[in-house]
Amino acid sequence: MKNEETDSFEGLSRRDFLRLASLGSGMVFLGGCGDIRELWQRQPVIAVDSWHKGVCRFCGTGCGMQIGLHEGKVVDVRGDKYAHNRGRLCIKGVMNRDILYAPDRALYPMIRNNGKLVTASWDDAMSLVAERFKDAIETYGSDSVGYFGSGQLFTEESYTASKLFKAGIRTNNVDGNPRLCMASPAYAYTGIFGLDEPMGCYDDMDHANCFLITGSNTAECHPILWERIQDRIRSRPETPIIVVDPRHTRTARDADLHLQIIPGTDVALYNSLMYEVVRRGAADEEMLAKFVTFKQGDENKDFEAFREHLSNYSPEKVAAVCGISAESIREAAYLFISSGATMTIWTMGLNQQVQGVASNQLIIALHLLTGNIGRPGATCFSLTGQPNAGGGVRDTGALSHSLPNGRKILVPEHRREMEKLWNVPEGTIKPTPGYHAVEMFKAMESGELKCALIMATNPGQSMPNTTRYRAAMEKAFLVVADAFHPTNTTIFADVVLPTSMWAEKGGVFSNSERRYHHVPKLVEAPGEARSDLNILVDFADRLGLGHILPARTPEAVWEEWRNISQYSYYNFKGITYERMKKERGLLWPCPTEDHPGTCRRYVPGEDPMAKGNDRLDFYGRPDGRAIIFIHNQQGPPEPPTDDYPFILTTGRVLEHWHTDTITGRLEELERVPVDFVEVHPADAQRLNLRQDMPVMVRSNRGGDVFRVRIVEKTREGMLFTTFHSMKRIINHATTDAYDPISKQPAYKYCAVAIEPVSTTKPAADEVS
Ligand SMILES: Nc1nc2c(c(=O)[nH]1)N[C@H]1C(S)=C(S)[C@@H](COP(=O)(O)OP(=O)(O)OC[C@H]3O[C@@H](n4cnc5c(=O)[nH]c(N)nc54)[C@H](O)[C@@H]3O)O[C@H]1N2
Ligand SMILES: Nc1nc2c(c(=O)[nH]1)N[C@H]1C(S)=C(S)[C@@H](COP(=O)(O)OP(=O)(O)OC[C@H]3O[C@@H](n4cnc5c(=O)[nH]c(N)nc54)[C@H](O)[C@@H]3O)O[C@H]1N2
Ligand code: SF4
Ligand SMILES: [Mo]
Repeated sequence: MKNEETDSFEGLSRRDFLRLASLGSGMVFLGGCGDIRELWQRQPVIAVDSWHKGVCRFCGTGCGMQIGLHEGKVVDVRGDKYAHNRGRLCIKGVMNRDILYAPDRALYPMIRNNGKLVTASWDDAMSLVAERFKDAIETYGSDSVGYFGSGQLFTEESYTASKLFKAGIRTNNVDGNPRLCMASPAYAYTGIFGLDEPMGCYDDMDHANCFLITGSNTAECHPILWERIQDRIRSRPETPIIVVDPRHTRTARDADLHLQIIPGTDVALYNSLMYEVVRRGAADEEMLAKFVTFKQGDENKDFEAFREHLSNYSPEKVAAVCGISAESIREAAYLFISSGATMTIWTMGLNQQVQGVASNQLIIALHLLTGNIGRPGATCFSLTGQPNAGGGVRDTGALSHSLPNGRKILVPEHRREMEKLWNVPEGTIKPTPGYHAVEMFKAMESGELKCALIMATNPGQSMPNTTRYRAAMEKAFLVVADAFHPTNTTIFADVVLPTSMWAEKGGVFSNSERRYHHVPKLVEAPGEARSDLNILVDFADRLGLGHILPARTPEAVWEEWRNISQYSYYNFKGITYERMKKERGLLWPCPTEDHPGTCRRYVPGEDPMAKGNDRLDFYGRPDGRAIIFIHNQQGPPEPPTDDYPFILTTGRVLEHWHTDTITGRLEELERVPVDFVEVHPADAQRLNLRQDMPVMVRSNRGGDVFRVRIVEKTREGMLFTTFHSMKRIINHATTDAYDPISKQPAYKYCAVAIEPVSTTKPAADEVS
């Protein structure tokens, strides 16, 4: 049963809306869609003085756009038809036009005085920040301070922050929201190939003969990639789409086969698909002989041991574990194997689980086993969420365990190499990893972390188990750099630093396909807002560490960074600002200025790092072979109980971005509700829940009030809501349990109760 009333947007069915929303923006505005035009075109564009090439600031698709200026303001954007997005933009992309002028931009620094945030000068604010950090470092050591950053900063900014903290302040307490997002694939790729980041690219979507989309609501979260997949279906209608998701999402609705599994059972499912591959004799013998080895944990295994392990995962056995039919597992395996070129796409449904690394590694194993790798259309491709989660944070090593270009804190040679490249004395970089995200907030709670600089992220709303970590944030000296105020984090700050954003500062993003592309600085920031890079440089100077940061403009930092990359397999020395300003970005490796960039990694002849002339060269591994890891399905981290009988999963909708600090302030998007909880009709009937009724969704950690949306989307016994609402915070309920390898929290699974509340409770946590 589909509920048209709640599932619609201003008279348009949601399906129509989504379809319109992902058309090329040019097409959307041209004729035939009057309502939409009115809704979206708040300030009619009078005149555009000049158009400039840029990139959307929202998701990891990284759509190219033209940005129109009039009298020093952004007044229009349109899809760049020469970029990979073929001129298309989704609704959020179109809204780039308005984001700089949304209400509540942070304009002046603020310092907490007698409990209240009051306006201060930059000099006072930065002096206070430097003084408090210095005091903590002198009294308690450099590990008493930390940095919590974001995949939404430019590469130059994340690189600078990580360098300042690791090589200047000398602490590895550098982490950020990519830990909540991309840590599981980063560990999975690194474990298997010795290097992070996918080997394929968007072009593979034009060649795939079968798509396996798992744990990804691509139609809503990467809408323009979904359109590219649809282009493939339009040109080759027999191309099947298999979707694995416990919810019947917009993506699942258009699938040929939807495996609506019980959440958290992906490991069993992928083992079962591999069981079928082996049973049908469809394993790629050449791959097994030349390019693959087997391991379980640290222990070497062989194919026989792997086959033995798979014998526990017949479709008949796994059907019960996953709550789907054995037939559908066999069908999925058949479609995957027989296509000749299958592309798998995945995102948070896999990553945000306690077995996040395991399920990531098994998907990659399925591709290695069947040889679906390194050929057009045959690839395993994890999508990045934020506009710069890959380039800005994974490549620069702006995480607590890593260093630039795939180097690791724990490896002494890697530290030595970076100390040389950074021109700091040997032994400067500490030998042990710093706090990862959850640990960093626990360290605020215990009092070990005295001071934290938080940039371009809103953990007061986006961390799991937020009640606990908000209390923790109150204990530390918290400096929050954000483009908006209030947010659910700035309200806990001791100092708020107002920042410029996107086209007010300029810099480089990297999208899901390793494409580095440039956003120019086009307009001035409002009030006294400064770029995050300026803040970091000023902070370094005040700490007496200015010499660590000789590069002080985005272009100078990029120069330093591309030069450093040449000593690694991530080599993108050939990607200059000059080239990025002319071209629509470039995919690395790209070692020289005349190199066109690399579409498929590990393929000799295509990837300049790959040696020989064989089919593949996994050069990140000493023996040139990738590893198939053996993993077993474990029980859920928090099984439902009598008191908490529902499984809660959380995620996103098309029109909203994360904690809604931006999209929640745009009139057009704010109308699309976010404070709903999806309940299966059978559960609603059993519990006597009615449409729109306020209910408390609560785990043993906490909860908040949401409005019931009865819709046949989740499985029975499951609830879904978003973490978008600034007022209704679902992360009070989510668990801070995390994957033991990647340390990525399990936002996609916790046990909750749902109960009617007589009136809508006043939002206790309302941003004020
Ligand atoms: N509109 C919009 N787009 C965005 C964002 C946004 O905020 N709004 N954010 C961006 C960011 S940072 C990210 S990380 C991406 C996230 O992109 P996605 O991962 O596509 O989005 P989510 O809604 O978080 O989760 C995806 C799906 O995982 C499913 N899922 C839950 N549990 C399981 C499970 O056990 N197994 C499987 N196979 N699936 C499961 C959920 O039902 C959900 O449909 O989106 C990016 N794009
Ligand atoms: N329940 C639940 N929770 C989740 C997830 C989930 O699926 N479910 N997903 C997780 C994932 S994948 C992610 S990526 C995180 C995202 O979580 P957050 O990173 O907390 O979310 P955002 O709202 O994107 O926060 C970005 C902040 O940066 C500000 N900002 C924008 N541009 C700039 C800039 O240029 N400079 C500065 N300094 N500030 C700027 C914005 O105003 C905003 O406050 O949430 C995680 N939390
Ligand atoms: S798909 Fe992502 S990058 Fe493209 S316009 Fe939409 S939000 Fe922006
Ligand atoms: Mo994310």
